[in-house]
Amino acid sequence: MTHALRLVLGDQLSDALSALADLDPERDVVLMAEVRDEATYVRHHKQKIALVFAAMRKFAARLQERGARVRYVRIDAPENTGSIPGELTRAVEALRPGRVVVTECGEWRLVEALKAWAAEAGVPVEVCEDRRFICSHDRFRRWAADKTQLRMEFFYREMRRETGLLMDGDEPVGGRWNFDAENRKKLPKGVTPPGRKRFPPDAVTQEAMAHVARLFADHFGTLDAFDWPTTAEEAEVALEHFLRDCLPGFGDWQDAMKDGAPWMWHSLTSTSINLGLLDPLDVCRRAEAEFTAGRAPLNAVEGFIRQILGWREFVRGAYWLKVPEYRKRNFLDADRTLPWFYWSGETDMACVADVVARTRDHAYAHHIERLMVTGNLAMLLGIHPDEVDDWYMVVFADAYEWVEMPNTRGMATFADGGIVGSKPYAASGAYVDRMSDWCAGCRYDVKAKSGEGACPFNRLYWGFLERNRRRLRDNVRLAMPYRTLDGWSAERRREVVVEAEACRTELGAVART
Ligand code: FAD
Ligand code: DLZ
Repeated sequence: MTHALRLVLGDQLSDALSALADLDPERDVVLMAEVRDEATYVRHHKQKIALVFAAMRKFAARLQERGARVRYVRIDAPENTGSIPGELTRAVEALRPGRVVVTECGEWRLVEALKAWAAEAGVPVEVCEDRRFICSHDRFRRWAADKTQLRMEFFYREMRRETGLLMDGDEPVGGRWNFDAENRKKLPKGVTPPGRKRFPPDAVTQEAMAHVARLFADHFGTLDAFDWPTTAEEAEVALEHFLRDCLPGFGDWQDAMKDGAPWMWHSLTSTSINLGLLDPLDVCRRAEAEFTAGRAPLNAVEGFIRQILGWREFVRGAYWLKVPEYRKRNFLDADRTLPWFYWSGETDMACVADVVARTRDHAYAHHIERLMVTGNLAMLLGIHPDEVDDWYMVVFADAYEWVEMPNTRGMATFADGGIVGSKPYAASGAYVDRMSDWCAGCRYDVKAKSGEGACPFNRLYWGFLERNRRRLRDNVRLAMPYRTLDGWSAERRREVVVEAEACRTELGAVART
């Protein structure tokens, strides 16, 4: 009889996974299953599915090489039930384990499905904490308990103190917690980004890609440029490349965007960290060591560590604190459909066309592109948060609801009403013009405020504020633009709403039926 059946999900590919902690290789069986439900609950980008399947197959082989017994169910196995609960049932029937051990799932949806399964399973189910995060659920809840507002910046300082990262005794190294003000530079002409470390698909990855091409042919995106690390060793090579060649410039160019340059100085670590191929605290310590050794400046290293120790841990904590109610939030009553060009890339807006092309070809866009191009546009257009969430979950290789949703419903569109961010990151075309080189070659005029040829961000911006006056007027961080609006005549304020409305219709953001 099998002693314990240990489930390892597609984003739990870590040697240190809690569900594998006391694995008895003689008597336990590890269950890994490629299932249709996980690939289609949203129609993930083809590269994301291929990445998960390839990484799962290689992780299973790694466990087997170390002597573990693995029951691996491939997507093309005729007996595959298509769901994680279905595969657990089949494995329990076949192996009769004394208990089932799982590490808690990353998404609320699957937690609920496994709870329902466990209630009927007829076998004890042990759920272990996911210790691959720096801040536990319990620690986050204790931090949040006495707060009227959750703010990343204060959470991040606690995490700095607790981990000792970039700390000099009780004080932050360099005398400041945050060097963001130095990290907002536009890329000057003639400066070339370092490029991506490439991992051309080996035979295992090619086979996974072939399965995806055949079984998920109608999903968004292309597979041709697949280059993701699929093992811990490859992820380590990619991290080394980042630390050596990109981290020194990460701070300066963190917010910069450039036509035809998707990677800039970004780390491309989110897919590997989210899958479990890299450990987030280790990544932070490795970045800190670059600063200590004098190979990377403080603004870069602090900026990078804040993304992981601060934002990544904060959004995870906020998600689990607020879910499931969070999934329904629509603070701005956004009610429009997502324009088709979010999928096709067929728009004259040069920035949006390039970002959509990146997501199609690489399942990647960097943070500011997600926030200030596609996210800002979706918010200004008033796209319903369900449609925005669906798009972000589909198009990125690193998308998991616990990290995607607080970024989308919170940071990018303010649909959560201020849980994750303190204000909507609404911006006119001036922002994209300042931080990129797209506007010079765009059909739309970024200097024009209204009319068919004007940049849509400009046409939408003031109308968005006026339309949402009741909900946003008291936000102190929006006091300045509202003071400007208040200084305008009633007629001019009406005009900006009419202008924005015309733009929404022209771009295809129409009322949902
Ligand atoms: P880098 O810029 O090199 O940053 C380093 C690491 O910091 C990232 O790998 C990531 O682990 C972490 N990080 C940075 N910013 C954030 C953030 N805001 N929240 C959480 N972690 C962060 N990230 C995801 O992993 N999955 C998602 O589904 C996702 N959806 C997003 C949706 C929107 C609307 C926005 C604005 C951001 C989203 N992010 C998401 C956060 C961020 O954009 C990506 O983590 C980052 O672009 C990944 O690229 P990178 O590894 O090159 O990141
Ligand atoms: C993302 C994903 C995909 C595409 N496929 C699988 C799969 O076939 N089997 C599996 O165990 N996990 C998969 N995953 C990851 C899960 O969706 C992920 O574990 C949950 O969303 C919880 O974060």
